[in-house]
Amino acid sequence: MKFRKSAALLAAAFTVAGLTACGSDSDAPSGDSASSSTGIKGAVIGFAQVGSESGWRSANTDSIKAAAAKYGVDLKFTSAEGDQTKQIASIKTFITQGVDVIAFSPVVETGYDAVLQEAKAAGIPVILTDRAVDADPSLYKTFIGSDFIKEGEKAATWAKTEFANDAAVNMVVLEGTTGSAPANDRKTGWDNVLGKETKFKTLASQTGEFTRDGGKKVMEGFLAKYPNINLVYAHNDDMGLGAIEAIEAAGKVPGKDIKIVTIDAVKAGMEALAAGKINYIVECSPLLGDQLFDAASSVLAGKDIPARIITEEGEFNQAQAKAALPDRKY
Ligand code: GZL
Ligand code: ZN
Repeated sequence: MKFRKSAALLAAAFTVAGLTACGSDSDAPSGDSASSSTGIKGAVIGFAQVGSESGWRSANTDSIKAAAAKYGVDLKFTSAEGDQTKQIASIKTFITQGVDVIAFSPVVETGYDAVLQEAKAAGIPVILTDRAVDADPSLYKTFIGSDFIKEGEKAATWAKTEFANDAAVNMVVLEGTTGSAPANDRKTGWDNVLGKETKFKTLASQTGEFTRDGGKKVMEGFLAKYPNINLVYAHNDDMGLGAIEAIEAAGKVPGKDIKIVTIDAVKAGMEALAAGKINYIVECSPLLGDQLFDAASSVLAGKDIPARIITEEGEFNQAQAKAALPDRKY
């Protein structure tokens, strides 16, 4: 698919065809300037997703597929089920197929340099969404996603205030996928705020792989070993929800005996927050689809785009969750 070679010409042709064929630009997506979105109609975009480990990931996949339909692109979607080797194989297949743009959310931060070099050599632009890689930034056009360090700082800032009057806080951490940008950076952000606060004692820190079941199993182990846990810092809602199941099975009250702070703000997490079983959630928006195809439109039209596109997001206490729930999109 050498869409990108004659992008300008083709885009112009589509625009004329689009207007004469349907008499209006009714099939252009609402809200976007017709020129940029029509410019991408018919483009072949390869997207290599991390997997289906959490509610966040499902919402992210839904957002990408919905936006692909809206922009009229031919989306080739693969899921690596958490396996970096599978994800790299998908990207290599996209290169062989000669897609117009490759986009992916890296399972972990390292190990993509070679395949990114191959995409560059093939003249196929790459866009990163959701998670970053520790590779040469000239190998991809942009990274669209949250600032995970800031998310960790927001969670720790809440904890600092919440436990201001406590002399000691025994905490456990349910880490995200080992080596992934969100797991690395959410720890960094937390430590930026509380790393020197000696009253916060981390009794244990272990990965629950961002899954509900993983969070439950790891929390069961923590509860068996430590009778005096005051706080759980879970790198995503799904592991926090698993921790709630383990805490209740141990006869303790989540949100009261053991406070919980998580990151994502997916519906199930927000419902637990509104019910008082989680104490605070920092939002991490999965709705990256429109930003992805907007960036791809610009890339294919030969326009410059920012190297970093940060998604804006909020944070919620129990009252704010109750108020926000009716309007939540995911
Ligand atoms: C964050 C994303 C993380 C979510 C998890 O952008 O990469 O992966 O926080 C998901 O829920 O599994
Ligand atoms: Zn990093």
